[in-house]
Amino acid sequence: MHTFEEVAIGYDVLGANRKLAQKNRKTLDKFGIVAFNIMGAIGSGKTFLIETTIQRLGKSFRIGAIAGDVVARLDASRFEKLGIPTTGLNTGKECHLDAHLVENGLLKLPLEALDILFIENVGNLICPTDYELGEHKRVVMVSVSEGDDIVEKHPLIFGTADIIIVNKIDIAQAVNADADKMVRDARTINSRIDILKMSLKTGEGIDEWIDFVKKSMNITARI
Ligand SMILES: Nc1nc2c(ncn2[C@@H]2O[C@H](COP(=O)(O)OP(=O)(O)O)[C@@H](O)[C@H]2O)c(=O)[nH]1
Ligand SMILES: [Mg+2]
Repeated sequence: MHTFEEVAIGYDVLGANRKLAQKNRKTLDKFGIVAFNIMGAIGSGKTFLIETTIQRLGKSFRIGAIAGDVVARLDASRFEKLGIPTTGLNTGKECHLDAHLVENGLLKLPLEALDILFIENVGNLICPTDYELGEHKRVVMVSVSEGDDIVEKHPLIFGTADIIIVNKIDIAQAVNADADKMVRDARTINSRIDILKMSLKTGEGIDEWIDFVKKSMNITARI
């Protein structure tokens, strides 16, 4: 005869992360920093997007960056080259940043000297979905070379986005991808947000992205 006993072995990892994310948000708010969590697959264009934004807005805003990577600090050094305060965070075997890592990253940045923080998450469309970092805006970037069914295959992360960017439209034809379908899929998942078609290479869509960043700062009048 079997007897059953309930043993609590679980730990609410996401709940603990959420609390730390709220703490990060308070820290950011105290210093008046607006933070963007940039998510998307490896190679979708996240680092290029941040570099382009630094080049466009670096004279009007004081920008800092946290670059999350499994190993090394290649992306961090790309931001450093542009002269902005940067922290590289290595996640090792983890495929996403979490609020605790970002809390440590914040400690290494001159927060009093920043208006904007770009956090480049680890490259994939699954793991970062549930992990809030304390960011104000969630940006999900996808490129046409990932295949035009990539959006419909990953509804969860696109559902959490404040803006979705479909990048590399300059090569859509070459990779046989329908960028408009990707936009429609994104719209079906998340109907009330900005969805931009972009080519960081040709410049298409960048003005709209810059407008989004400025709107998020709520101080467009300064520009
Ligand atoms: N053709 C084309 N290439 C792009 C575009 N955006 C990024 N890339 C290229 O895609 C590669 C990956 O970009 P990167 O920003 O490092 O991607 P990340 O891994 O998401 O940070 C680089 O070789 C970029 O030059 C684009 O709009 N068009
Ligand atoms: Mg990168």
